[in-house]
Amino acid sequence: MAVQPTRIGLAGLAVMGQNLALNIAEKGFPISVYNRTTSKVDETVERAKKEGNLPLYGFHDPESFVKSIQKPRVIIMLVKAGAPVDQTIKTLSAYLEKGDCIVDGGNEWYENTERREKAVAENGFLYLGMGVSGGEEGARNGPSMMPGGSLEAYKNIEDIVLKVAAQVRDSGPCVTYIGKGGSGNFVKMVHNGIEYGDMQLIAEAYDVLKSVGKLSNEELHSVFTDWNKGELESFLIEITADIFGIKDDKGDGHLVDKVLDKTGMKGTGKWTVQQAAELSVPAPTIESSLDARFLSGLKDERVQAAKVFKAGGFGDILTDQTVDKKQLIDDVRKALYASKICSYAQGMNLIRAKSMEKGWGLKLGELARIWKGGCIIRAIFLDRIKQAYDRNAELANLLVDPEFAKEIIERQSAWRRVVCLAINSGISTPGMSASLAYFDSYRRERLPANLVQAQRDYFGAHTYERTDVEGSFHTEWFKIARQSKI
Ligand code: 2AM
Repeated sequence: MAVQPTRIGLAGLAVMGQNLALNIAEKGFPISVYNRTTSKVDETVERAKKEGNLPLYGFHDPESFVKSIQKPRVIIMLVKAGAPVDQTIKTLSAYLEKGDCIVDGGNEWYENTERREKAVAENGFLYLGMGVSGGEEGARNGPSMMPGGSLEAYKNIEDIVLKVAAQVRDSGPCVTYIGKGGSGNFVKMVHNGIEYGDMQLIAEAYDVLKSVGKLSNEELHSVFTDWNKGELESFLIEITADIFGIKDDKGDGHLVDKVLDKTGMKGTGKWTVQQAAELSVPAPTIESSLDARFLSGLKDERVQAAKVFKAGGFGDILTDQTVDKKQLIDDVRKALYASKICSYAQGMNLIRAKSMEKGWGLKLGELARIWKGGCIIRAIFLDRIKQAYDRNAELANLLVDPEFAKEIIERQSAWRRVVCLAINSGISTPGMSASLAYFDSYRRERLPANLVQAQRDYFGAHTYERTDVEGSFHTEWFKIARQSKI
């Protein structure tokens, strides 16, 4: 029990909640903690003792928890998204007072945050939806945080989040006030969509190197370790290198080869793709990464399909050609980097489209800055994105930033070689191929869309515009075509 009121409260003590609470306490902010299942409260208090007698105080009932916090109170919730958040708000609201702030730190659908912000405002409470990225480790040692909603509520926790967030040299703490309403949750959602893309692109690089290049796990370990020293330096490349170095403790070989090839998901990637479709923003790399997860889930069907095609003479890999390993590794690195630029361009443009629709006024460069540390997509590359938006905040697409354009041009031959090699080998690279198609479509002045529009006008009288004359036109294509044949 705290003698003095604590500075902040946190409700929901699964590992993320525990770790964030310990992080806050460690930064010198006395914190009250509460969880529906009280054993987790005791567990957290124990950890606070062990991890350095941190100023963390546990409560078994919501009333004494709320009352232990200084006014205006700030309570971060880290409970499962959806109904548990509503239940927790209800439980806490009974004891909150006007001016108190509720902060949802979960991966919540942004519209739920907007609904709740309005609902709690009726009682005079302030609300923030704050995406937190970095996993369990990030929560404990410095996550990237994306708070959106009430600016007044943000001001009440600003001193805390600035210290608790990951700190990046030369660019500051990985947190900023994102914007109004559900913008914090939306930005976190797209962050996760970009994360899906990054992971898929890395998996494809792995597949090409392993299946076509015949690289061993030891070689993959050293390639990824090497890549992590250059333009691809990032958390995901770093952990990938680690994964290739880990032996199976239940048998021979490496653990990665024993992991079932089925990827799980919790929904933020799907939401990102749904939003891209809603807003008519092309996001093929992110979409392909979601589809790749769906296809991975069809394991039993894939096993059967492999049998059917094997019986028809298809091997797993379609070519036996030997490749120059060194050249392949270099090409794949370049293909991965160029594909990644396209994926981030899609994510950023999705955020901008939503920001315009909602009037959020989001600053894309600032988002790149707060993703530089703490979060799962943290990467040296994000600094280049920030610089691109610093050069031109209105940049239509990252691809046309002069620096990125130059980087893509330098890598495009390698990128095409990798995609061709993969296609000819029967190795799917949906993310790299989608990125390349995105680039090739975006950079072309004229696409075959004229034909699609002509077809639409032919069968549905949807009209078309012309390249040479203003206006809307319709042609009796059928009549003309058939008449001319008679
Ligand atoms: P629990 O330990 O009591 O299950 C992640 O599951 C976190 O969300 C846990 O802290 C869990 O509490 C909490 N949680 C899940 N459903 C909840 C609910 N309906 N009400 C309050 N907390 C809930």
